[in-house]
Amino acid sequence: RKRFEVDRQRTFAMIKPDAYRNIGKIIDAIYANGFRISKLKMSKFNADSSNDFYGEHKGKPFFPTLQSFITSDVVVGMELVADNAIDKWRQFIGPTNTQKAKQDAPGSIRALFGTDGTQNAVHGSDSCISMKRETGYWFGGDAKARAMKTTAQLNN
Ligand code: RTP
Ligand code: MG
Repeated sequence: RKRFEVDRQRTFAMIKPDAYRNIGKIIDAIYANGFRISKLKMSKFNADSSNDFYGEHKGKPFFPTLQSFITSDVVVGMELVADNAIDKWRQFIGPTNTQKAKQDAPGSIRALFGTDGTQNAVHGSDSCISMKRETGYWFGGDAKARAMKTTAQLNN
């Protein structure tokens, strides 16, 4: 296919609290695998904003564990651009569970930088609708997202 016919797409990616210290390696891997970073912002979830961002999982048995993990330290949200970015990024990060990622996708980001079933290094939008919601939440005008800590406040 000609270059201009390819489906250039955006996705929302996030480096989670267990992996932000590996931000350099993860960003190297992002560029080495054909993604570009169009936006990037470090922040920190609180109970309120994590309820909003992970609202689809409220009530599930793993939600309390997910919430305490995701609010435990800073995260780095990114808008990535690539051909078929949404599927490409999900493929690249590997299965949700880090142990499964190590078995089935040993070169994946979760295999390399994840910890367990909850602490799995990175997030990726699972659809175009999720991408728009998550990118809008992280970078856009949502009042609760605006109230989240900015980088300058993170260590205070
Ligand atoms: P993500 O949304 O973070 O990209 O992950 P995902 O689509 O692969 O998985 P999802 O089902 O959306 O779950 C969101 C996050 O919740 C935590 N989780 N823990 N212990 C468990 O059984 C369990 N299941 C999910 C993980 O942090 C997962 O990424
Ligand atoms: Mg998900």
